[in-house]
Amino acid sequence: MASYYERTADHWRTISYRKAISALRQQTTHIKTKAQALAIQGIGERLADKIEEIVTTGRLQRLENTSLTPEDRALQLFLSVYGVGIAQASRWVARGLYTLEDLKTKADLTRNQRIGVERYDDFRQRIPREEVAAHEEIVRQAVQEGDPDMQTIIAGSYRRGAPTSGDIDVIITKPGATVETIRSLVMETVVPKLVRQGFIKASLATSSRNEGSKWHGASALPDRDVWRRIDLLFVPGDEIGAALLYFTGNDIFNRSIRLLASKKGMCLNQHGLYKNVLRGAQRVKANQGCLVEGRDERRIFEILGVPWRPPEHRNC
Ligand code: DCT
Ligand code: MG
Repeated sequence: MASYYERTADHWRTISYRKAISALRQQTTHIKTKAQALAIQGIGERLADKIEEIVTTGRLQRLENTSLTPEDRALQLFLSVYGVGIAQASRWVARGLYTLEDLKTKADLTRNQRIGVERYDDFRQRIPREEVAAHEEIVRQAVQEGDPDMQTIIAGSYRRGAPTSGDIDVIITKPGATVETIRSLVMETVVPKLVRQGFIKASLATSSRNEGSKWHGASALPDRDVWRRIDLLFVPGDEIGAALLYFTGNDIFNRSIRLLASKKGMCLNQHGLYKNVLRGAQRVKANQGCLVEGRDERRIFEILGVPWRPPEHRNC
């Protein structure tokens, strides 16, 4: 249900299901009844009903209903293509398109969507931990040939200790460097070199929201035909602590720590922790505040008054 709601962009339901999954995982006894489920914090009446239904019948009617009609199934298929959102997927279904073959032959795909369709099976596969490290190693070599002081760090689920990842998140940083310095090294030297080497298979457009601090693409190890989704994240040395925190996630952990910062009159984002942030109605920020810490991940926890949580304990 969580991934169904994630695909249909229902953020609140996604979060409540994921919180419930995480709460269930932490139980030391089997939860077999509605009453037992209800006693767990974060699980309400309707989730408890579903848990009991799964335990007693081995199925979940509501989940089965999500893929009842061919239209539902097509919508979910299209939503799992890289670069496709709910609005676009719904328009295709409304036009009577049902399969990836339909998209290839009848839809007007953007360049990114075309890659998403053609490499659908590749991008759906989880990436083993060792392979994530092998991709980073290739990026690191190319980066350090350009600037020996530039460093790479794998963030995301890999840093949280996951055995497999959905994509490869590589931070590129250097003490004292600005985002412009890093971006120009990566865009002008590293990416072209890795394209020539045959490691980078495609560059996927970066969104304007990133202000050019990211590169998205696909890469493959030598002699392997499986393309992987890889993000290169350009992080100035002064922001590395906040960026590590943000890009390590997971997303639910980030939400809660940001909310905590905001309750303490501060603001936490991928660039730093800020204080003296003025907020108006609905907690909307009225100013940027002043930077308290950006460089040191541990210091950010300290200033927020939160005990240090190693990345492996941030799987909320
Ligand atoms: N992130 C976030 N909020 C989001 C999405 C991402 O705070 N809505 C942060 C936390 C994780 C980091 O960015 C990298 O994102 P993903 O690669 O999407 O997630 P992941 O945790 O690395 O998991 P996956 O193995 O699926 O890549
Ligand atoms: Mg990731």
